[in-house]
Amino acid sequence: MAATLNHIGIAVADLTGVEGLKKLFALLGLSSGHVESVPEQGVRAHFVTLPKAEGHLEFLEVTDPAGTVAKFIEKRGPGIHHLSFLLKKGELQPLCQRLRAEGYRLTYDQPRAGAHEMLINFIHPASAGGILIEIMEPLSDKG
Ligand code: CMX
Repeated sequence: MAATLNHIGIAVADLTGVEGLKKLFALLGLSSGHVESVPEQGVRAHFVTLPKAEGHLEFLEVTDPAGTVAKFIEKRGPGIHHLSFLLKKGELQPLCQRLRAEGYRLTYDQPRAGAHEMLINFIHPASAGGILIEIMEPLSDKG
């Protein structure tokens, strides 16, 4: 098993902040594409493609002021929020079990459906050097 970096999540307070970042990254030659609402996470995700890398940037626009990203911005201000790693289908559950057995703290007892038709869980920053790490696998066999 080897996880690949899928995206870097960046917490942004509102659409104005997102538009500002899109403008900045456009000046670096990076264009924004897909936008996806993820109400269960209290955000709208705006994706920016990185042409020479497999991963992308994900601007997390707060849509729920009581959500986890809103809380993060309140405490720490906007900025890099999480790293997300993609696994192959069938790898997430065994990895979660292994991580728990090794003493790592996961945010969900059971993986949940997330954006991009993925099954997701998170390694808590308290057991990951202060970094929130998302681990995910495709929900369907297509991924
Ligand atoms: N990166 C680094 N540290 C973070 C963090 C983050 N993203 N989020 C919280 N923390 C810090 C807190 O600031 C706090 O630090 P201090 O103890 O120094 O104050 C510490 O972690 C513990 O915080 P907590 O009170 O236990 O937990 P929170 O209520 O802040 O929630 C977490 C933290 C990880 C459990 C919660 O953010 C969570 O469930 N995250 C998973 C879901 C998520 O982040 N979704 C976002 C969108 C996903 C997507 O669609 O891509």
